[in-house]
Amino acid sequence: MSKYLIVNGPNLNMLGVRDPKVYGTESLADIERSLFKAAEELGVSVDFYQSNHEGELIDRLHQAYGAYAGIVVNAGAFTHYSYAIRDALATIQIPFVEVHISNIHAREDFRHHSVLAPIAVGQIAGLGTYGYELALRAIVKKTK
Ligand code: CA2
Repeated sequence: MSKYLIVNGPNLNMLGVRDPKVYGTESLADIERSLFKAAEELGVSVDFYQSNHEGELIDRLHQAYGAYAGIVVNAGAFTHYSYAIRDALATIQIPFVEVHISNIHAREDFRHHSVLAPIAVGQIAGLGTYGYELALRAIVKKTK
């Protein structure tokens, strides 16, 4: 069975705890439950990982090398400036979809740019937590 990795970066562990106007009311555990269901339906398996630390995210991506068919990544604020996470994603050569809960293009200027987007299969932003399911469906369709 093809395996997919769902990676979440800094502060996303706080989903559902604060800022419901921007990020909605669902927790990360709620998102994981929805993705687990979608994965069952799609006939694939999913693993989840969240860290607030850049190096830990990079280590997890390195471990993914050769083990996953695709990745869904919300790198949080690292999206906008982490060349190290971009290099890790480029190195492991696993196709990935970038997801953002909020519409990063409608927010502060610094959020408009993603250093990951040029090497992503695609980007989903602004569709709320449903974006994760769309991203999983898209990467599975591309790679399964
Ligand atoms: O819209 C997204 O998914 C973001 O990746 C979320 C990041 C932000 O830095 C990006 O620009 C866009 C921040 C995640 C913060 O999550 C929180 C959730 C609840 C309460 C506080 C923070």
